[in-house]
Amino acid sequence: MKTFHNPHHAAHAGQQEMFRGRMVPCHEVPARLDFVLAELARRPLGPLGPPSVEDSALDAAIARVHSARYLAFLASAWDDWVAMDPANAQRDALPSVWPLPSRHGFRSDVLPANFAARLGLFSFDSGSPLTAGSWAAARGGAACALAAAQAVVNGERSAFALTRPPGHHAGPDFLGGYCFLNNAAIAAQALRDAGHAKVAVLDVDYHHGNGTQTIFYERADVLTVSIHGDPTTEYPFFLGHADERGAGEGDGFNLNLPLSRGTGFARWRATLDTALQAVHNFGASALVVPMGLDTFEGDPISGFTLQSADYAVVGAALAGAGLPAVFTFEGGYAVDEVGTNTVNLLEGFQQAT
Ligand code: Q9C
Ligand code: ZN
Repeated sequence: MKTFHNPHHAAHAGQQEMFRGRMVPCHEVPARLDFVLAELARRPLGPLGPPSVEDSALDAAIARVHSARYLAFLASAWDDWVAMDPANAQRDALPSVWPLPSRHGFRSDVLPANFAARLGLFSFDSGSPLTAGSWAAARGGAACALAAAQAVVNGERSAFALTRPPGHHAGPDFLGGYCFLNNAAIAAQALRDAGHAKVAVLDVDYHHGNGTQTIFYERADVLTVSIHGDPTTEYPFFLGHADERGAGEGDGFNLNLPLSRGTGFARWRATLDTALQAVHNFGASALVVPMGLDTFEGDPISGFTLQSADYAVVGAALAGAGLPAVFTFEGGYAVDEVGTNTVNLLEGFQQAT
């Protein structure tokens, strides 16, 4: 398995996130990726290096899933934040005001001149700090996703986009859930554009992949499946219910498999079979796996109870789909174990292939 790692990831380093009325240290920290790199050094899966993709190809691939207005916002966000107040250079940018959906009368068609308002327009939570290096890091991550898709197009059985910030909560024109660019969606679209007629996305992060679902919701060429904590009680709360099946041409091409907080591996594993059956019925020729390790029992912000050894079983089950696969690194906040759990899953996939 080829691994593409993002050399710019550490440029994105938030200080604090808003949680229930106070600021707490960020869970999504650079050390997460370092632990995965360290474990890959101990248990190599194949070649590892930075992505090599042309700037113009990268811009085009990102623009296939994100709006021009959102991308222009992201590209100048840090400079605009500091321009509001030079002292902002020492602070992360976090939103504090949002437009509710348009049925409440708020407008999102007029781009606010005020940056704090613009940040609210393009985000859905106050837990995803935007820092001086966020755009460079997110772009570097998208490059990993694109390179991984290209590797699979060129005949690799699998490839791993090892990057942060994660991506699966980012939608066509919004950030949130620690995510800015949707790496899994960029990979899935790149696979489509390179000739894979049907691509399946199987999201195994603890949190519902709301961004990916929204990006592909009205499309029949990309099946989106997600196994996650029930949004009735779990983040991102406002999407991820079982009755969301897709819309228009995409009706029937989204499958949500929410599970109660506290769910253990037996139940989770059986649910993975349901997900894999849907992927099989769809007839995809390539698979994208947004890989969150926050289903782990020791995860500080999540509620499933998977054990480290379980991830090897997950990897082997995913290999059973018999499809070329791109893995994108998503959540997983038990930092000391995230390397072990990641490599257990990928090694399980590789050994079963
Ligand atoms: N105090 C991903 O796993 N809410 N994002 C956390 C914790 C946000 C998770 C609250 C969770 C976002 C990629
Ligand atoms: Zn997550």
